[in-house]
Amino acid sequence: MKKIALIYGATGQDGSYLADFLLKKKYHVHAIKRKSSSLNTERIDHIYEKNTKNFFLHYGDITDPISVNEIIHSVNPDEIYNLAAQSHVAVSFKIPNYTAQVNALGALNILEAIKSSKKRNKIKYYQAGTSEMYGKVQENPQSENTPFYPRSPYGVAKLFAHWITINYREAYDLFACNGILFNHESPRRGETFVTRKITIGLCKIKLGIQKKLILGNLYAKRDWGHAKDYVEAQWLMMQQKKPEDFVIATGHTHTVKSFIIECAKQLNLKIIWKGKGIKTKGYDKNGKCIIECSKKYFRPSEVDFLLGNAKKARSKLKWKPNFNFSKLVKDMITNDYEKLKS
Ligand code: NAP
Ligand code: F7E
Repeated sequence: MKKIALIYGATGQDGSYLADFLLKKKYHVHAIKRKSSSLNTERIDHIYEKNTKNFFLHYGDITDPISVNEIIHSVNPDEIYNLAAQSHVAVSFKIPNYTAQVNALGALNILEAIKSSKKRNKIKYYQAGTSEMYGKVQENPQSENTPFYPRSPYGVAKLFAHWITINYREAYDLFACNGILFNHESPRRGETFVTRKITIGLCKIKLGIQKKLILGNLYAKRDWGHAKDYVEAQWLMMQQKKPEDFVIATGHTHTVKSFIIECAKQLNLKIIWKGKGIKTKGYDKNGKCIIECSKKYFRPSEVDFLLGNAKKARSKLKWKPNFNFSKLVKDMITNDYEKLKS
């Protein structure tokens, strides 16, 4: 019998890669999309066109418990991946209440629906946790045992989802696990996250269709991996006999500025740097300013440094990333450059 997976957040970066991955593993995949005034299925259109027999789309919203119950009880999935979120940290400061409803209470809505299902002891649940829960880091590198200290409404809401997942596992004996994933990117990354903003911006500058790239804090450090590697880890967690929580990270950290430098190198674009902090500027070979910083993109409280320790995943899940930093940049740059050129 084919396994049935239900993906909340299937129209997003990770959800779309996970759907690709599970279909290759011969799953029946049920994906949730939200009603929106413009099309939001671009990342899964290629799947929908090819897989009419094993890919099913449902309208839904994680904040609506009636719909969550109805979908889970009718689809009867073996595995539920909760990747749905208001996933932008900076935006979470502007819409904190909404962020909490989606990222915190949304997870509770799914767990409640599982608890009231006849199949409750058979359904496996994955919660998309985040390194943002470490926030003002209490230890380096960060592992499953590092204390949390979130620095944004996004991080705080995700911490609720993390603990409610553990609570339902312990209280009701559900198979419920948390992935604590560090930043992961790809050609499908949302265009307002820093990596994609940089790859698109620099490609446009190289092609002469944008003059300047304006960013925020260039000195924050992140442990960046590739989304394709990270969805495999999500699936591996769900294949374990016992539900456990795992950190997924590359174990390498880079500043935003290093990400720009690597992109520029791969585009053969010379950047001359001048100034420090918010006054940092990047100039092209003709002395024209092509990169500068604006306060507009700084956050009320920042996460300065993240570096993950994924030893547990390496040993128990036998997981390791295939993409290193420069391979990740190459995949993103190549894709954006080709798209923009044509
Ligand atoms: P993403 O591209 O922003 O995708 C988020 C998905 O959630 C989209 O499909 C979105 O639908 C959906 N969604 C938002 N609100 C919803 C709601 N109320 N009901 C149902 N669906 C809703 O995010 P991602 O990068 O793929 O990340 C996937 C998950 O991992 C998120 O939970 C994120 O917080 C978490 N995470 C991400 C990273 C990372 O570096 N990427 C790291 C750690 C954890 P629309 O397309 O309609 O907006
Ligand atoms: O910012 C700095 C910014 O928005 C990274 C989400 O997927 O990963 C992501 O959250 C860093 C921050 O990602 C700009 O201040 C500078 O220090 O790409 P980001 P994030 O906040 O780390 C975690 C793990 C998640 O869970 C989230 O869902 O880059 N930065 N200049 C900028 N950031 C943005 N967005 N835009 C700038 O112009």
